[in-house]
Amino acid sequence: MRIHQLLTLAALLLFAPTVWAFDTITFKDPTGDDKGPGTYTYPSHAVYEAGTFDIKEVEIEDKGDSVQFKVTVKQRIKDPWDSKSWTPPGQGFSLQFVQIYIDRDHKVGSGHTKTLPGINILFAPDEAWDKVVLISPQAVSRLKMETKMKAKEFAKDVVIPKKVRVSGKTFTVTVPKKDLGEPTRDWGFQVVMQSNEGYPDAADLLTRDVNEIEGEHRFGGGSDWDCDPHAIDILAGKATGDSSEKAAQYDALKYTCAGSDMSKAKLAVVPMIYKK
Ligand SMILES: [Ca+2]
Ligand SMILES: [Ca+2]
Ligand SMILES: [Ca+2]
Repeated sequence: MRIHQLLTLAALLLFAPTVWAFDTITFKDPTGDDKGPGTYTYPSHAVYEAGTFDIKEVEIEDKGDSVQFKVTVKQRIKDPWDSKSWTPPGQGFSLQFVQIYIDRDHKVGSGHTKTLPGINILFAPDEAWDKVVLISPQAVSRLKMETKMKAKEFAKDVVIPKKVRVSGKTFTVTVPKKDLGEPTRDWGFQVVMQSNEGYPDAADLLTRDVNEIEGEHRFGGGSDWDCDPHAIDILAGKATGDSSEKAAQYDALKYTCAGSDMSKAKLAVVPMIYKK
């Protein structure tokens, strides 16, 4: 290439308009807030080690034909229930179940305001989710079957990655863009940390209950009715990891129960996080 061609190329690169490519988006979350609306406690069995459900960081990266999601928690990811021995075999971890809700258009009437069964939270009408990516230790076939049985109205928008990679404290999944759409920096995200429950309540999609009093395999500090958010940790505020985001989370997860009268209960409405 001749020098003038080089200079032309350099000028082109310099003055090329800024494209809002998606590239990578990173959300951070403070530690010590793995207690839902501020009151939740872990199940009492020893496998639920401190920090297991504490989100620290979520990174979303454009990989060309696919999008990669990385979720990092405070405690090293373990497989105390030997998921590879399940029928069908699981993904190499046991305890967590992460749901990544995505709003692609920020428009009233587009998407779902209700979450998947067993989470008990809502999104605002203009932040309704359009896709949800599941990070679960369950086999893809079981996730598909449970979704079909229990979440039929959402099934076409539930994205189940083929494989979950586990390394240290980080989960990584990759999802083809054909299942998700072409990401832009206008997209909103919310990440809900739950626990994988292989023997869930009849209507719940593989989620662990939150009760008033914790049990060996039940979270505590909530309600025995389905009015409390079954979310142990979420993103909040600007998702920079600032400690003020703890209070923002507890506030977002506020709820009202009215005993068995679910018509009087007020589910928590959680925010999507938009990061331009
Ligand atoms: Ca956290
Ligand atoms: Ca939407
Ligand atoms: Ca949080």
